[in-house]
Amino acid sequence: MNISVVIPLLNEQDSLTELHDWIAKVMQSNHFSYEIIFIDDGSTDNSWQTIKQLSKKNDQVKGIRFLKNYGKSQALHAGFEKAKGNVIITMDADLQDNPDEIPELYNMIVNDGFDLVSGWKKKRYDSIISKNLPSKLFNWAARKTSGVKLHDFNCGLKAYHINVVKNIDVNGEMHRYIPLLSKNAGFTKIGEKVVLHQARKYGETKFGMNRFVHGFLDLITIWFLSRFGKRPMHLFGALGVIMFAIGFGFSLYLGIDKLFLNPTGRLITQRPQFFIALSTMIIGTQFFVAGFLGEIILRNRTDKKRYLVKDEINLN
Ligand SMILES: Nc1nc2c(ncn2[C@@H]2O[C@H](COP(=O)(O)OP(=O)(O)O)[C@@H](O)[C@H]2O)c(=O)[nH]1
Ligand SMILES: [Mg+2]
Repeated sequence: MNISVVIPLLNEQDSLTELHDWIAKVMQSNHFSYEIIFIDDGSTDNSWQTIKQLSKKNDQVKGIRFLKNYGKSQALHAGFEKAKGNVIITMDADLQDNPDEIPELYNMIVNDGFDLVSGWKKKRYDSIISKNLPSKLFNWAARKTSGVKLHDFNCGLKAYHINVVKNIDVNGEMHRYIPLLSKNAGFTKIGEKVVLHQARKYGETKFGMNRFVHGFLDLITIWFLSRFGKRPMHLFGALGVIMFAIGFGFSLYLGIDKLFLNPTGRLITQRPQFFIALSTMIIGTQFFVAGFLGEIILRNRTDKKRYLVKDEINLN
């Protein structure tokens, strides 16, 4: 199969049929073999009924319905797990992403050898204050921290080589950083393509301002995990040793000073060095313990499923 289109959605009943027809038209006119996997993440409107109807018309349509809302990352994870195409395309369900971009994205993966191509909504039809400006800031920070030179990390429209999606673990709210996850997994040929963006036709946006707070926190997490996730002791152990050494140095100085150099001087507890020694030694020990706990947790990790599927269409 050439292409799997993976579409995570939440309450998008009005746009699904139009989106499906458009994708199907693009696929047919380019003679692609394809599947469309809709992941309904606990919608409370008629999205699932609509997907069911679509699947009766077209057996390339597949669906996964989550028991409740688990977030976009889990939906992508579920879609990636089932996808069978050589190229996986993800797109938003709200018709803001343009299916006409699919052939070119496919081409970049298959012929130009990219592992991942991210869409770039260069001209964006969303509110300036709540979306465009914060998003510029966010992307700048993400670029700086991750070293991945993309203008638009969070664009829903992306194309992947199948090896990428089968080997990355999208969890939490990490869908914003898939390019970085991919880079960390060793898929470093990451490209960008300017894509057409449309204003939202139906429904309303599901991501408000708090996405940026979550986004920045996740960025710190992912930076940390990619550097020290597999070896926490290297960070915490080093910090612990440094702190402890500073504290120990001060204690030694205080002890020698009190015993041999200046026995009649101020009481040790009245000297600032004492408090520095005390606090750095305690903090150092705690860093050390944190490192140890990190290593133990790492060795006990089991890969548990993070979501429950309520229903499936056309998937085995
Ligand atoms: N699976 C899943 N998809 C979601 C969730 N929230 C939004 N989406 C989908 O993600 C896409 C982008 O969401 P949207 O609200 O349009 O964000 P915006 O385009 O950045 O304003 C749409 O297809 C939504 O249906 C969610 O909690 N879970
Ligand atoms: Mg949108």
